[in-house]
Amino acid sequence: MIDSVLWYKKPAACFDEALPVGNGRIGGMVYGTTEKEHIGLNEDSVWSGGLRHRINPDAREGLIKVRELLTAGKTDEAERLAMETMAGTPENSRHYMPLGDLDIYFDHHFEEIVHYRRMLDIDEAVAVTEYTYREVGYRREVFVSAADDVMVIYLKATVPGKLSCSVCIGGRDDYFDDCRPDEKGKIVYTGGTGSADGIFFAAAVNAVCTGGSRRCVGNSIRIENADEAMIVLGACTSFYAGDYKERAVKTAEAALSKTYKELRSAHVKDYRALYGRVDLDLNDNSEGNIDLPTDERLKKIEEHPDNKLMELYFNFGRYLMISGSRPGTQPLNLQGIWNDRMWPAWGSKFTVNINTEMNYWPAESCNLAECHEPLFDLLERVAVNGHTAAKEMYGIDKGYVCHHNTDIWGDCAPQDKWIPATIWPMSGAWLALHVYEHYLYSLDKEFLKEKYHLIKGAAEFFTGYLTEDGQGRLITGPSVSPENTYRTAEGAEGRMCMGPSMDSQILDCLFTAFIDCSGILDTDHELAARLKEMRERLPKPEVGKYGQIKEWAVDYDEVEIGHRHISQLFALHPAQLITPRKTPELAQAARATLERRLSHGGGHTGWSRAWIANMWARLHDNEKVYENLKKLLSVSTNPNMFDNHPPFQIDGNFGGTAAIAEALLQCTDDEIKLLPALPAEWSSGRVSGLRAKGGYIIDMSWKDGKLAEAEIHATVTGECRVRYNTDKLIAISLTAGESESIKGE
Ligand code: FUC
Repeated sequence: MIDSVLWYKKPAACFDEALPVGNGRIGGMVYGTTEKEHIGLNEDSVWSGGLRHRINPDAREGLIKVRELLTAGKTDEAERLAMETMAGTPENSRHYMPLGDLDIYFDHHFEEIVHYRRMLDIDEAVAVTEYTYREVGYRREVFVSAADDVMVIYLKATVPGKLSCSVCIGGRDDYFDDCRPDEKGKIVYTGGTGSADGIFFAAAVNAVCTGGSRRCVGNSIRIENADEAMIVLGACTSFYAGDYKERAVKTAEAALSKTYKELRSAHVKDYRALYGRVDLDLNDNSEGNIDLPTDERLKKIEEHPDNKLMELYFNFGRYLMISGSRPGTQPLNLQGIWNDRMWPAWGSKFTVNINTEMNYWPAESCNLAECHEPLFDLLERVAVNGHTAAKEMYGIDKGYVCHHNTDIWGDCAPQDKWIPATIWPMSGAWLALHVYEHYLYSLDKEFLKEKYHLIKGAAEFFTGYLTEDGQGRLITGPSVSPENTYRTAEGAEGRMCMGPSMDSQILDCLFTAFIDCSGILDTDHELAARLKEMRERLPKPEVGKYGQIKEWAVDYDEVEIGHRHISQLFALHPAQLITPRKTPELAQAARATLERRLSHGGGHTGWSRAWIANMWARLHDNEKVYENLKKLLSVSTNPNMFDNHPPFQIDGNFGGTAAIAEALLQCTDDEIKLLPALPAEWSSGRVSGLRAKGGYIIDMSWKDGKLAEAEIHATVTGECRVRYNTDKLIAISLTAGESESIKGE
């Protein structure tokens, strides 16, 4: 229980205290309030308008001049010209918006309430609120079912006939049309978010009760003197279907024809089929903390170790993935699917210079590979629009390019006029690496065949795009090292540059991925040969004057030394161009880079802290992993356990979950490393269901910081090398379906 329940003594006073529920597409934030229960509603395709053509008509001409100016060291001029000629027009892609609010009026005054408790049971994916009011016990349960595609709210009073409430739905501003019950007694709430080619939505709400009565009054469904009641909400948008309104109504109707018990057990079964795959159990050092509500435990973790809270954080990350990203839905955006603002921070879009990618870091390792799929669906749209961007901005008729943001339509034009981020043509390449990663875990050749074109298209763009740097090396540019500012030896500041380190590292990985895929699928050998040559000519990670990994082609200083982005360490994580075993000097420089950042205030955003924890895991520094996870929980986590940038931004949750997995198991240097960065505080424990590249599932237990036993299950026939207790290395051959166990000593 303690590692699977978030609980609180008071209703949520704000979004950061409310509890998220979702089925990948429909989301809710449950406040557990008693006068009026408030549930913030989301549907993942409610975005602010249609696809716009935003490519700057002067981009091609601008590109050539900007390159020349950057090469000549005229950075100011280059940046000014780039914003004029290359930035998108209009500047912004579409943004994410809320669906509306579901309110249930009870008129139970909180001052008179006793035994109040609200919780989120992430073992069953149900939010529960319970309390006693005027001697009657009340209980609410809220979940969003993927099995029946609806939100379900169940209300019950312990005394028959004591349940009365009014159910309403509405939205902010005036972007909805209607919210009154129709002649049949259901509410069909409809609206649209923006332009005529934009997105139109519908939500259908209906309720049934046993005992008492049900009628419609004004804009609400009124339930009076009932024993129990069930409210159901279906929702759909024109993004998914032309008959979105009918679909919303039909799913709600279909659900209402079932009993609450049926709906709940179908939901729990569906959810647990994913959530139940992994089970982590760390030694319990939480002592008295266990009896505290979650918000208080979070505050205490800095001084008081609480492994069970870390476990809860890990499980919550998996819960959020299952609740926010399912096959056929949209990928997790900056807030997953949970957003209550018409104008959320950074538009709650897909920021693809780290944030969206981070969201999916735990997908494969934590055995939720199918939850990764929405990202590949979005990448299909990116590949289409990115092909237009490649042609119109860069004059390249092959492949696709995407900059540092995209939206639901896969808009690939640059976003904002913000010099440190806007002109960065690398996100298509980074996202394509996720496709290959998905393959590496499953070795599913059918999947690779189907999605190979995404890897190919990302790589092809660069065959036309890269330029020579004067030393025969192939570099990107104009680009940036997201989103940092450098200072030259002369004291000038700049953001745009030629050949920032991260770009070359991404390309090194992308070209390797393509070359491997071409071999696996026996295709495109000519292109593979060309990319092999090009890969040789990419700049490799270099050590700079502080012993750090150089961030830019020139060994500039950073203006903000503790900057949140540590892009030059992409090579360490998520890539593995740098590993302590293969490249010890570079690993040492990676360590120096992290130390330099951290000693200047680094890690101040949630996602940055989470990335740092992953990087320390790759450097096998167990104590640094622990220290940074602790900071992530104590400094960068809101009371509802959502990551706090600030403001709320979900990437840190997934980055943190991935870091915990990475401390326990790593697939680097063509080995499966067991317990490579196990914190001393996690001295004993066990985990089951983690995935390793090559089609393996691993269960293991450890004691006194050493492996006790591991069970390697193969889903694909093959051979793997397993390293444990630092220098024990064994090779294992397994046929699909077989397992082998390893005993630690
Ligand atoms: C990147 C980060 C910011 C923020 C934003 C959404 O630009 O540098 O910290 O996470 O994305």
